[in-house]
Amino acid sequence: MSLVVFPFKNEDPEILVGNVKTALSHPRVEEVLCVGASEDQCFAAVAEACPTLERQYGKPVKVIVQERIGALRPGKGDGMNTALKYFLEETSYERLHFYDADIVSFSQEWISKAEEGADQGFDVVRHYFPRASTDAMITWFVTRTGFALLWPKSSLPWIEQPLGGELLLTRPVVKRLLEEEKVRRQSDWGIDTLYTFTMVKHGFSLYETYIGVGKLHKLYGALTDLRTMLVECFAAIQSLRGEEIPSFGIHRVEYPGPVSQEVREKVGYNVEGSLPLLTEGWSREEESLLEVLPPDVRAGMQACRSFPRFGFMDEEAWYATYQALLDHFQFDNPHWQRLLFRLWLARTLNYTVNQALRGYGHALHYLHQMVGRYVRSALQG
Ligand SMILES: Nc1nc2c(ncn2[C@@H]2O[C@H](COP(=O)(O)OP(=O)(O)O)[C@@H](O)[C@H]2O)c(=O)[nH]1
Ligand SMILES: [Mg+2]
Repeated sequence: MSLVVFPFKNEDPEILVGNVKTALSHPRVEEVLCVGASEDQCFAAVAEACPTLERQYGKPVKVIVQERIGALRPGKGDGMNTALKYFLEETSYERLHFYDADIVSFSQEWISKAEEGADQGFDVVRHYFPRASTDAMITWFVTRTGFALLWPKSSLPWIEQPLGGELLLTRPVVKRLLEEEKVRRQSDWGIDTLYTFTMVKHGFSLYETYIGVGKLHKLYGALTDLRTMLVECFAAIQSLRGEEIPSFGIHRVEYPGPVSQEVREKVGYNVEGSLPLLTEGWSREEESLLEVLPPDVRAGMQACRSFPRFGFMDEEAWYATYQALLDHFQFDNPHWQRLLFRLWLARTLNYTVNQALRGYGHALHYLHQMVGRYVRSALQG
């Protein structure tokens, strides 16, 4: 029997309550827990709905505020870790499901497919979805690239959506995650990276289930909204450098289905609006950081100060840049944070213009092949 958890922060309560009802009506689900970032409006609305839901479905429904467990920015990591603690200390269920609170395409099928994977004996089941060719730019250029460079022999680079918040964990996995000091510490957006890394590090078997309807959810306005997420996801990878993990763990991926025209045609971000972000607001301190980057990248970024440039940031340039970033990036330095964002933006624009522009099939094939090339380069290097 299973617990379903929705971490939330300022979400539309109607959508969240709808998702809670979907979960409660699933026969495998024994209880639903919502973990809020704070007692916001959404929290109040869900708290008010709980007693009625409990009566209607005859199952416990709770909403709690996340505990302060970690050491970084108090964010989604504290929310998810609070849920792990609750699961271990307050319940004896065998499985824990996480789903984002803002999903509008959520259905019982998501729960059933995860349960089926666990029924087959997998320790972890992760959901994956069709994504637009210009979505998931942090996943491709930060997380999967970093996994390929640092742990090329492991299954990490091959996990489709390593930052996905939709997953099922069996009880031994939850226990192991919460025992790790680094996991408890990661209170920010880096939590997904830490969970993914830790489950592979401890050799848990992994199944990725494909959800063809896709994850329709609240979207970011500007690319700058992604800055915090980008910086925290990169810092999470950097903090794991030097850790050893097993090669070739058990990892199976359900074959994907055809991708809808809507996803194939979707533009993931505002290209024109992001161009000024390459040129605006350079400080002396930020410029001086360019020194540790490869010469071509340094020259390209220097040119950006007067005009947006990104032609130089191809696959090889990004590989070399990423290695320099692993050595030199400082999480607590705002100049480094801004520079990391610009470098990643240059890579994202370069890919958009040179690969995504050629069509959906080409772009997705390119991204997967790119990971493969990075894995081979890392093994040779
Ligand atoms: N408990 C908790 N949940 C959070 C926090 N920040 C984000 N969330 C939730 O985490 C999920 C993913 O966040 P979202 O903003 O949708 O990220 P995206 O889907 O990657 O764009 C959503 O359900 C959010 O409401 C936080 O600080 N605490
Ligand atoms: Mg979302």
